[in-house]
Amino acid sequence: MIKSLAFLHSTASSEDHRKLSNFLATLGFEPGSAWNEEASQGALFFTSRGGIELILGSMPHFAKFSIEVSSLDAAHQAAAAWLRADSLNPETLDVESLLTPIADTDWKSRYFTVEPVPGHKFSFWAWDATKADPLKGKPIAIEGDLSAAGMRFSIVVARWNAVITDRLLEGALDGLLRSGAQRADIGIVRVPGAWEVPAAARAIAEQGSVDAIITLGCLIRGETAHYEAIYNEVARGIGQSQQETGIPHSFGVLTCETLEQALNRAGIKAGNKGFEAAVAAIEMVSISRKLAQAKASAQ
Ligand code: DLZ
Repeated sequence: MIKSLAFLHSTASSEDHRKLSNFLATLGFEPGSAWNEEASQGALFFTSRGGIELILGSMPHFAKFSIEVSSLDAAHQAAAAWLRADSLNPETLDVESLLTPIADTDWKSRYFTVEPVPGHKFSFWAWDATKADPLKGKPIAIEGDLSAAGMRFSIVVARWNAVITDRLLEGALDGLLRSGAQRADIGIVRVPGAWEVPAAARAIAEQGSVDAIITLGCLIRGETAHYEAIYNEVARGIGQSQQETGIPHSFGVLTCETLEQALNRAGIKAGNKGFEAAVAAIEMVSISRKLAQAKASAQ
C-alpha cells in the first residue's frame, strides 16, 4: 500500500540547503520533520496535496517542481521579497534574472518561475479565474493536514487502569512524534481517574498555552460503580471544555465491558486509541488554522 510520496532533491552545500529550506517555508510550504545526522542531513516540506504528474511530451517553460498556489500574485510578490532579502546588494539585484514575470500558460492558468539558489528552479502556477471555471482547482473541502510540526499539545491521562492508560499514552506520544511534533512541545498531566480528566483539561485549555489537548482514560463497566453516570459526566465535561474554550480536545477515554476489550483497544489487536486520539488532535489544530485563514482572507 502506498503511504506517502517524497521527491528527493539534493543540494551541494549546507548553505544552499539552508537557503532553499528558508525559501520553501517563506513561500508557504509546511515544514515537516528535519534531521541532521553524521551521514545525512535533510528536511521535509509538505503540501496538502501532491502526486506524480505524467506528461506526454515536454513542458519546456516549467521547472521540475510545479507548485499550484491559491494566489499567484501574492506568491510572486513573496518570491521577489525573498530574493531581495537574501541578496547582499538588494538595490543592484537584477530580480528579473532570477524571477520571470507572470505569464499565461496554454491551459487557462498563469505561472512564473523562480531560481532562489543557482541551479534550483521552481515554477508556481494558479488557475486563471477569468478563463477557467471559478471552482477549478479549488479544494472540495477544507481538510486538516497531519503534520504536527510547530504544534503544542497537552496529554491528560488517568492513572486508574494504568495497565491500559500507559499504553494509550505510548500510542499518543508515538502518533505525535511520528507526525513531526517536538518532545519539548508535549506536556503530560497525570490525574487520578477518568473523573478528574475534564477538570484538568479545562484548566490547561484556559491557560491558552497549547494548541490541543488529548484526553486519555479507561472506564471498565464491570469494575466501575455508576459506570454510566461517570462516563456521561466525563464525556460531557471534555466536550464542554472544548466548546467553551475553543481549544480542540480529542477523546481517548475508553469505555469497555471487560479488561480484555480494553487491552484490544490499547494496542493489542485493534490499533491503539491513544494513537488515534493524537492524530485527531493534530488534524483538528490544522483545521482550526485553515478555518481561521479562510475567514481572514474572506474579510
Ligand atoms: C472509582 C473509580 C472506579 C470504580 N472505576 C474507574 C475506572 O474504571 N476508570 C477510571 O479512570 N477511574 C475509575 N474510578 C476513579 C474515578 O475516576 C475517580 O478518580 C475517583 O472516584 C476519585 O474522584
